[in-house]
Amino acid sequence: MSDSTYTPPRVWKWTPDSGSRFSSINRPEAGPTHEKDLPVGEHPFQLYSLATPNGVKATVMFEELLELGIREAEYDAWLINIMEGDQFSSGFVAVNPNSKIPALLDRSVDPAIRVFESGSILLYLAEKFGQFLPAAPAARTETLNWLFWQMGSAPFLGGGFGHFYAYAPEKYAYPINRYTMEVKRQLDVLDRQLAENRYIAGDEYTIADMAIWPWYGALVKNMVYEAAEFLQAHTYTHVVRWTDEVAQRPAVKRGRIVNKIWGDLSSQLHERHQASDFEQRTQDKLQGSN
Ligand SMILES: N[C@@H](CCC(=O)N[C@@H](CS)C(=O)NCC(=O)O)C(=O)O
Repeated sequence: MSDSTYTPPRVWKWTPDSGSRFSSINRPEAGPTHEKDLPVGEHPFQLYSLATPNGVKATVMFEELLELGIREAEYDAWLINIMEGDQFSSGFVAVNPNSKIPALLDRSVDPAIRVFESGSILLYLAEKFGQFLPAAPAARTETLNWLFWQMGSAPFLGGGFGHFYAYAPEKYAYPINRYTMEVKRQLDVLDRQLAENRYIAGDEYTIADMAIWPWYGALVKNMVYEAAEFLQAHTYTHVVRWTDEVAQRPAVKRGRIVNKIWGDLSSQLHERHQASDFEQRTQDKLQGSN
């Protein structure tokens, strides 16, 4: 039971400062708040993002494609600072009317194609380059099963559990218990799947791994919400095994630091425009050279 109850009024009214960590960027309407164009670089793909778990899915995919030697997948990754409201610029809203990162513009085609929602971005790139999505119907469908599983499940982890356990200004037993149970159930779903399979959808590393790893891998490694002990994350041994294996991939090591503006300076590459940026333009190098 919660410590206090709330009787909803007949008509809900917005309280601009609800006191939660993200109250400054939340509002009950869509659309731009200010006029500003997005920057455009020289590469076919323009990514507008931030290194949250949703953003990392896209940068890992690009780095995996480049790791395979696919030069056509070159991209510019521009920083969208969601705490400063960059997602509400007119330019960003034109690429993603939902005002959430990641958002992508494919300028290799005319007219350019906008792609938003991380799952749509992964699927778009997988189909465009014929990679990380098996062609055989059974394996393709299993990959898509798990891709869509992530899209439906992670909001309970982030918006539900993470919000009430870590970000809400007051802690209440009811939502924390409800979402903890659900997140532990989800971890068990993954653990059982990974007990039987090397990767999420079978023997092959796919866009399903790229979608699920940034959220559930970060959770079991205590990198989001500081909840690993609370959830007894170490008991999901197959999830931990898979998390560690995926983390060793060179493309994952690169992709996870793109558009990152927190943590160790050597793990922050605010913008990515070329491969050498990983060696030359992380914040430790930039600040060291000043
Ligand atoms: N379902 C979306 C979720 C994207 C999302 O929630 N992005 C967050 C950061 S992780 C965001 O941009 N939040 C800004 C806001 O809510 O204003 C996806 O998978 O792309």
